[in-house]
Amino acid sequence: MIRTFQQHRLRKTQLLDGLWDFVFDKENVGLDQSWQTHFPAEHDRMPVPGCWNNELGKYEYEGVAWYRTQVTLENPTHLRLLFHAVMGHADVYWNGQHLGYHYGGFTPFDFTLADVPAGAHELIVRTDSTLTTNTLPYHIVDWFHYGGIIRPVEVQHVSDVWIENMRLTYEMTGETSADVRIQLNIRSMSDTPTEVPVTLYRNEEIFQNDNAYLSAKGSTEIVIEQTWQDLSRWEMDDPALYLIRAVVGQDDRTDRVGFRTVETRDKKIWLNGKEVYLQGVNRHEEHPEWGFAFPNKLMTKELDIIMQMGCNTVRGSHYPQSEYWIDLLDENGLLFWSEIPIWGAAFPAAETDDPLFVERAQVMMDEMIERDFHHPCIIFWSVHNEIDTRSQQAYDLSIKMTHLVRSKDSSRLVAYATMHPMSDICLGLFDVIGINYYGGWYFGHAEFDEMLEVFHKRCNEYGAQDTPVLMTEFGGAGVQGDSGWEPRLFSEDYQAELLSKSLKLFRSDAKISGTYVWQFADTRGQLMSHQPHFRDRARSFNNKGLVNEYRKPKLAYRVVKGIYKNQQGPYDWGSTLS
Ligand code: ADA
Repeated sequence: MIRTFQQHRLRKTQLLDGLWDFVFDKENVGLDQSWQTHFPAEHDRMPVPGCWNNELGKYEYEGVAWYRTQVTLENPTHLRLLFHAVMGHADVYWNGQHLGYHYGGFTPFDFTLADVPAGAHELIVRTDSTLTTNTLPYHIVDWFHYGGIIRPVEVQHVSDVWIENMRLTYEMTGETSADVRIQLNIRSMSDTPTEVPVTLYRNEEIFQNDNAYLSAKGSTEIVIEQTWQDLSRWEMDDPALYLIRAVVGQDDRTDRVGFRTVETRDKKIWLNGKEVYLQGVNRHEEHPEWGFAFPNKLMTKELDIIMQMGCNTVRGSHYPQSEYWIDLLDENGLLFWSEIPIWGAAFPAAETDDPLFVERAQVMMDEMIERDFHHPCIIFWSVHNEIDTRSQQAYDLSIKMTHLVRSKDSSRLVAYATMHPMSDICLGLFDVIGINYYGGWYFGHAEFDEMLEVFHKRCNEYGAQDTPVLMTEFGGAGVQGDSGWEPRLFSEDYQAELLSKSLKLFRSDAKISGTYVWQFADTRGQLMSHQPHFRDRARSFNNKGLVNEYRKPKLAYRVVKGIYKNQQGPYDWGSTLS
């Protein structure tokens, strides 16, 4: 399942999950040797979805790889080929013909094919996971950037007239009423002009009947505006959701929405007019056995663990996460921070204005908003993490990115995470500021107070005196199982004590509206035998997880849970760190 609910009842869909033929192209000769028409006879097989780095002997490989499968059709049909996510560069070939290229990693792309004959068809994908100075992320990055077709590939059989897109926007006009606008984009593959009935349902009840007229191979847009009454709002403790279904001729599409408002006032975040204090964790969608191809079953378990510790929010660090995961958050009333993989700690300012990089960032942002627009749980679109926000280049990039986000979606807050809280020049550009600061870890002890004092003053100078501030990252490493009598670096004890002390400080600062602990689970680091970076990461992992990579709790999990749930007890550490 891609979503937790069924998106199509009439449109026939099929997932191409399974073992695909697979071959590395280490010398990058595949294009010259036309592998798109002559796939190498000697090849391996690889699960799709999956990441090749999780398979034996392929642990470190970054580069080009080719995949092949067959699609067999009983009858001639029109097809929509939907790739939910392929890492890096992807070129898609259908029976040897190049359908197109996509750059990205975590967002979907698709191709439509008219009048495909019955029989067997060959689908080949050339992927390239190589990171460079203008990829997202930058080539030096603190997580392992797996390669492969990481999310499902879907074949949809579409009828002559089909729904290309559906978008619902609304303005709350009262506690339970909203002005709603639904836009349907409909496309025809037929050689003759067509008229089809259009019916719209809200939770199975019809709210609009219409007709669409399409010229031969034409497309049309239908816009419906209505005032809806008696709506239940999407509240964190009672997240009401509405299924919106369009049926157009033989085709259908269902999406899901929730009604709520989000705003900022007096340095606070308000949901449906009520102030919320955020208690969260940073989550990579990564696991040692599956890489980025994170199974749905584990998501439900992970969410249980996160909810049991008293979280009301998750930061999707550092890339668009699975739709299934975001659906679960919608259903459980947790707020989500969603971002694209601009990870800057090692990203020089001079390279953040490379036009190709900027274009890729804009496309990815655009694709993320397009895909996830309807999720009520998402309240932040975050545009970058830890770039050099002391520089003019970062300032210019922030202007471009905030402008893009606001032009596409004015209903959410535009955010970023800074690692330069005492010298950042971008503070005034955002609706919400996130601070990443590793006092007690990279900087020794007790530096938070001083940092926050300078930071709050700078917010006043930069016109951000009313902007909510979140601690988006803080913490330290604790290797699971390493505990003793003293809180030593890398021990579970040190990590727990550092988090306890930091959380207490942040929670007593009225100018801070919430915290995201770095991080939920230990994650594989970008350690490569031939590269110098991140060699200080014990076990090849970023060990700052509250749970280890197999989701087993560390002491820090229990300590943070105690604080988030306001429980006093054995895990309520007094501060012994100086
Ligand atoms: C950064 C970064 C994280 C992680 C963290 C750490 O702030 O945003 O991705 O690398 O530091 O563990 O150092």
